[in-house]
Amino acid sequence: MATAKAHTNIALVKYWGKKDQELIIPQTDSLSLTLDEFYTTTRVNFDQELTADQVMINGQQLAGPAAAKVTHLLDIVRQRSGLSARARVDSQNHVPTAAGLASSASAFAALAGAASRAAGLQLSRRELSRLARRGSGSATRSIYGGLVEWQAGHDDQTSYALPIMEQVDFGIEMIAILVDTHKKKVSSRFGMQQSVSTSPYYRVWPEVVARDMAAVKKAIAAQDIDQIGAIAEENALRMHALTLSADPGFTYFDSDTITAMTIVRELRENGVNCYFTMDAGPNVKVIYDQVNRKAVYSTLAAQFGTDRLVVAKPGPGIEIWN
Ligand code: 2P0
Repeated sequence: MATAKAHTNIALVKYWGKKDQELIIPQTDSLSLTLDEFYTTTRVNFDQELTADQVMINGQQLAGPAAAKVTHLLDIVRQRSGLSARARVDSQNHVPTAAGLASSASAFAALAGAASRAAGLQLSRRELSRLARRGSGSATRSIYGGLVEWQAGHDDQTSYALPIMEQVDFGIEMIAILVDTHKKKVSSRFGMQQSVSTSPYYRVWPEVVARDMAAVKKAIAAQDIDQIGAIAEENALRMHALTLSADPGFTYFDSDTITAMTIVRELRENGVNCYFTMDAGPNVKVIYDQVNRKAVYSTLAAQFGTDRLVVAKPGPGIEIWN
């Protein structure tokens, strides 16, 4: 039996598209910030008595395709460790309910950590990152704290994350605006595949990412939050252009998403520097220097209310214990 705690991450340069669907090898590199506020704690117990894996999330038994994804990762661990026992998986997701924030990143990172330790494997961080990747692409990055790069690589051995800066203390912060409307959404797995195979703009995406990766690393080295935010905002818009330009086109935005984007632009026009980014859902994350927290928070609260805002700081990497 072992337990692991992993935090979620928000990409500043997005992962959007796979080269290999089975191994989850991405088309491009990506770069993210791990957050302190959102995390998953998972306990795994391999038990000879079980006839099937049992997965509980926040006290609810998981079934269907979501449970199959967990078993898929457990199968990889079983194969590697020579274990045949089924597992009891008990997971607590500390992500605001219905937030629609990426919980698969923290979930599969924590699962990889707990399952591998419970099976008696002693994996390095790099090996853990590769294992987490088999569950969900964004989980590759959640092994590390702070600013993290996922190097696309070209196969299972070469596709893993690396820490760029694990202790991030130069003031970068995010506010997550929870604007989820419970609309049935297009899964990222399906959505990114639609973009790869049908958007005529996809062919320039690797060039966009290569440029943004180089620029954001320079901005991180210079601890230039405005530059980091500006790159992240533009990269997010260009990622979302790949959904709008797919065939059939789709979008993760709803009207509140557009409202939040407008407020961020207005704040900037009024001299309060902040920047937005969005993932495979309608929520908006606002990036800013903590010196601007009050101004950003109060303006967003006036529109969305404080119960829909969560302030998140840079968070730590995975912890695993027996
Ligand atoms: C990211 N997203 O870089 C991008 C930006 C959403 C938008 O990674 O198919 O759940 O499991 O690899 O990791 C969300 O997609 O997809 C994601 P799979 P995942 O954070």
